[in-house]
Amino acid sequence: MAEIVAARPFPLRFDPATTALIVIDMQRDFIEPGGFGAALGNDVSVLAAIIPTVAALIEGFRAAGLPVIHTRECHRPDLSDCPPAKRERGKPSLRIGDPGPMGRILIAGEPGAEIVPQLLPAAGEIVIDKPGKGAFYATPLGDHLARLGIRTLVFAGVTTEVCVQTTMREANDRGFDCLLAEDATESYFPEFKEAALQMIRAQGAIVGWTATTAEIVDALDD
Ligand code: C5J
Repeated sequence: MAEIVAARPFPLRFDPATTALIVIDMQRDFIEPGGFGAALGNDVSVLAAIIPTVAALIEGFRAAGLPVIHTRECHRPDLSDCPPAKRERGKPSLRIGDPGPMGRILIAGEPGAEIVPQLLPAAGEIVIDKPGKGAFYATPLGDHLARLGIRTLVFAGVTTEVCVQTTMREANDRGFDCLLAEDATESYFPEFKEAALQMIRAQGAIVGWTATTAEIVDALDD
């Protein structure tokens, strides 16, 4: 067993042999200028800043021989898996499916839907394309985790209070112990990130734990 004594709100003991990393939506459409995040009026440089930390966390899992799973929020080219309510909500300068500087916004196979080049999946790593905010909804993620015998999930990626938190809540309801890498996740809104971290840890880890990337990688090394 491994332990992160400094995890919040209290120490987390876990078996590395049944632990996987899920990296949520580190896609060009959320992180680079010209994508969906920018079309919604956000400063995407805030998200780009965590790329080196996410890379360090991924490397820690790869070095320990543990699974790294990547997700991408994207839709079929015919938008058959994109509810009109999702596409029509708000007033982005570009909607899902519209042509933009990195191809059609959030469409599978387009350059913008790809993971940023610094964090590309290694050969054999699972990549989950998801039409929703949560990575379990309408995807084979649960089947992969069952096949791998995973019990503990470590989370990184963007955005903290949207796709990361939604997926953590889905995982928590399915019986996984969930740990969020505090410095390997980010929001366009710093106050939302802080609130999400607090919500996750509150009431005796009601959704899960948080710890730093260094604390997590150290525990894997031990
Ligand atoms: C959003 C995400 N924020 N990956 N997607 O729309 O969090």
